[in-house]
Amino acid sequence: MEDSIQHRSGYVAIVGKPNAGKSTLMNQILGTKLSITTHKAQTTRHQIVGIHSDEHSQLIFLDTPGIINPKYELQKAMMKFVEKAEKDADVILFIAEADDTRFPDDTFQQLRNLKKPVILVLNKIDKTEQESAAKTAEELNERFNFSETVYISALNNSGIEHLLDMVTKLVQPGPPFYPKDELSEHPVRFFASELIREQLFLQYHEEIPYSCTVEVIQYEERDDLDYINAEIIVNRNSQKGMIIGKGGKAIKKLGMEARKSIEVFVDRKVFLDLHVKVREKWRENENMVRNLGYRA
Ligand SMILES: Nc1nc2c(ncn2[C@@H]2O[C@H](COP(=O)(O)OP(=O)(O)OP(=O)(O)O)[C@@H](O)[C@H]2O)c(=O)[nH]1
Ligand SMILES: [Mg+2]
Repeated sequence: MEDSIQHRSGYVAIVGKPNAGKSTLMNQILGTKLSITTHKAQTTRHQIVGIHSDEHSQLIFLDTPGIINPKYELQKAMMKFVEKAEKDADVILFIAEADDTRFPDDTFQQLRNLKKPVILVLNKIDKTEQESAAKTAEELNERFNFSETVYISALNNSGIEHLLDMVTKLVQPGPPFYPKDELSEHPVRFFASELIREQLFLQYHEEIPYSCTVEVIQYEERDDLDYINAEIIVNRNSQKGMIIGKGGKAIKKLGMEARKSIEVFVDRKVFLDLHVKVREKWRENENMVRNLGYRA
């Protein structure tokens, strides 16, 4: 193992409030859209694994749902993914909007309990005054002993190289955990369901995106295309009609946009067969939440 001494590898959890830019950061690091991102809070519901490898290092990033006070079973399951990522991580990236200082004390208590290096990543500096970002850094560093503070724009890819260098120095020397060409560990059907869910967030309003989940029933790689049969699961009967829309117009648009983004992801033609199913109060039911794939 003499020649692997220089190689470093480790797990890096990306945590923070909803909408802080966690998934945008992971996608930017990987140079590909692995984790869905929208302008709405609570887009990410799972722990999404993204693997960044180069010659001398392998960093396994764990994107997580935004930290909230859970109110129903789905949100409790989401917070379990955050806990698991923090537990698995060697280094934590605490990502905050660069002008945001509104954090409850228990946020920092939780970070303290982890006893791991935590980097403060102040994001969205493209739309924050430098002075205000510096003030945020000062305030947050008074409340928690961060190992480092970095300023980035995940959207504009600024400050990311510096952040990667810093993280690489904090992980241990060791061989890679995954083959170097691997980007993630989720099956392609998971990404398909996420890309459909992304469209639910982009095209529907208020409670709808938060009431739905997506299950891929069948994923078949055929000679000419990938055939996908998926169900959108709603929380209440009245939501079914809203998803479908007048004359099926809304679901048709959803299906078309989701198909296009899945085609980009798999780089081949896709046939997407979409249906809507009602499972009364699935979000509030622990068993249903688990059975629909939200299991840490
Ligand atoms: N201006 C600006 N917008 C950003 C930046 N990074 C992310 N955003 C935007 O912020 C919104 C939320 O980004 P996400 O990456 O989905 O945030 P998240 O932290 O993963 O959110 P949840 O999954 O809901 O917890 C999106 O509209 C992004 O385009 C940035 O550096 N600058
Ligand atoms: Mg996210």
